[in-house]
Amino acid sequence: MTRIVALTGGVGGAKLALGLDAVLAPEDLTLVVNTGDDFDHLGLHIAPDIDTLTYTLAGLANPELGWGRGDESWNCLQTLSTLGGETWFQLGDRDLALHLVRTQALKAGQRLSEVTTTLTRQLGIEATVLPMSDDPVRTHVETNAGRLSFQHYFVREQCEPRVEAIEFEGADTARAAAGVVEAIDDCDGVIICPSNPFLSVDPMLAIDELHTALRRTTAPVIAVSPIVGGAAIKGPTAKIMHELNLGTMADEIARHYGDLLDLFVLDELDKFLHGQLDVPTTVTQTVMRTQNDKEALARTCLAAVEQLRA
Ligand code: FO1
Repeated sequence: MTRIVALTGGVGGAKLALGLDAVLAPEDLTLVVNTGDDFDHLGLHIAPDIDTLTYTLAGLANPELGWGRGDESWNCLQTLSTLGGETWFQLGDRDLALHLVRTQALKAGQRLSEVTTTLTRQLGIEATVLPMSDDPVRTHVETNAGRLSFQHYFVREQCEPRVEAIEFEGADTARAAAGVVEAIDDCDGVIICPSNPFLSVDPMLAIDELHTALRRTTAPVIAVSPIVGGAAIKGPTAKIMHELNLGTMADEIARHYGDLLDLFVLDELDKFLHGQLDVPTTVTQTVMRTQNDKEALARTCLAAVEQLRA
């Protein structure tokens, strides 16, 4: 049995997490999720990356969008707009129920990790899902249009503004959530899912004890490139890399993770980079369209971990 810790955020990461959930026993998979996207909206605590992962693992995710639920209606949102409420962030009626339960639990003093366990178990998810921290860490983006909170940048402004810097408010004092460091210390391998490194993974690495645990572990740490052929599968990764004066090819991602990695997984489209990077590489299909793709990539990552452990 190979105990795996996977770091994930956003839609791309959730796809590989689903593949790992399908091929691993629940007790062998711990998913650590980015909470830098979280924000208070309409009086509710919204945790988008936890919800994207939860809905994906529960088979409830909106297949086109990747976030929110598939079986959704929008009566509350439509009524909000007649009342002058904010509608730039699309909250469906069924999705709202989850935010209401979470917000009520947090207001009653529960930690985010506790209510996340309750909600994932309620939705039939057996793997362990942990927020990176129970303390508030909030991604902010310095742009040519000023300093924006993550969702204002990502959704309200649709990633248009030019990124100059990315900051994780609260990361310097945030503790890793209970169980995260232990899971990394005890695991046989760490997989950094193909999430946006700058927006979804860096917030986790900004938590010192989490980053230290990743550096300390003797388990192999591997990352799957979210960039294929110089473009992101989804989201603003390549655009941000360009705006940060980085190259937009997969090698920049390996460089970004630096000596954390024991292996970097490239897509076949980038096989010309194989063996050319400072970190060892392997080449496979990393673009996941079907459940089979997700499970095949998961198996490839597990085989790579096994090989590195040998
Ligand atoms: N992303 C959007 O681009 N537009 C939205 O209106 C939107 C609403 C939304 C509601 C709930 C939720 O869990 C996620 C939602 N997202 C939306 C995605 C969200 O912005 C995530 O932060 C991104 O997926 C990046 O991780």
